[in-house]
Amino acid sequence: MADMVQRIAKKLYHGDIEAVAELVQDALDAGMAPSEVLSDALLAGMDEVGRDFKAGVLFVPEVMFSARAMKAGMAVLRPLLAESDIASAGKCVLGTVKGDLHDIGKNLVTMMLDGGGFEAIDLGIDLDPSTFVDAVREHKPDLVGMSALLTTTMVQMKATIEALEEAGLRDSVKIMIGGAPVTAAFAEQIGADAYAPDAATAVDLARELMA
Ligand code: B12
Repeated sequence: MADMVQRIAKKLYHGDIEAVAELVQDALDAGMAPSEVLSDALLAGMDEVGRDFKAGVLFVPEVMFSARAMKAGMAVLRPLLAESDIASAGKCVLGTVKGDLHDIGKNLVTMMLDGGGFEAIDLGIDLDPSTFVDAVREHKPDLVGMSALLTTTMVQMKATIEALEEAGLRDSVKIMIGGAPVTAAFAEQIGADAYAPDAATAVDLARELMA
């Protein structure tokens, strides 16, 4: 079993989508519990991807392939995990703020959160503050993630937080923000709960915010 776990984690690291799906099925057929496959093989593999991304060993395209491989493995596990009622790490709605069309970083954060065991709901790009408000009402998430890549759209993060405050929803969620021009100081200034500089840190941060 240990060998199987390592093989899955390795294929995941290398972004081999088909192999991960097949090996996850093999592990289940061999009698491994879905929760074990998830934690020991997939999440462990994804943690390594996160560490190496932070360290500059892996880059965006590689991480995207790993995240897709993670998704493929999760697709095999999901029905079984639902049966065994394994709690998700938390629910997060994410999107790029109004006026901003950049979504590569936001997609990466969504995929990494997904890979980290969160239920990550991608709301899209160019989102009006009211769209975040509606999504919080509809999905009742634990976390809200906002992305901005332009200095001109960063202000929309503040507008979104204000809209959540006006709707009486601000205290029901933790808010994390990111994007190239965003800083921890800016997060504090606009009343967000946290800032992460990259997708791997975003997952660590989301876990901290859930604790
Ligand atoms: C690709 C790109 C585009 C693409 C976007 C394609 C897409 N689907 O996203 C296109 C061509 C459409 C584009 C358009 C424009 N762009 Co542009 N673009 C870029 C570029 C080259 C890369 C951005 C990127 O994807 N980086 C890779 C990802 C992985 O990194 P990231 O986004 O920073 O995300 C990471 C972290 O920031 C963090 N993160 C991101 N989001 C979140 C969210 C949360 C919650 C958390 C916790 C973390 C987090 O984690 C991510 C993963 O590690 C940047 C330059 C740069 N180096 O940043 C310019 C850049 C952002 N663009 C710029 C500009 C000016 C524009 C345009 C205005 C150009 C024009 N004149 O039309 C338009 C604006 C369109 C609009 N309204 O949004 C400027 C912004 C300048 C500024 N200070 O405001 C930049 C910096 C280029 C430059 N040096 O001038 N762009």
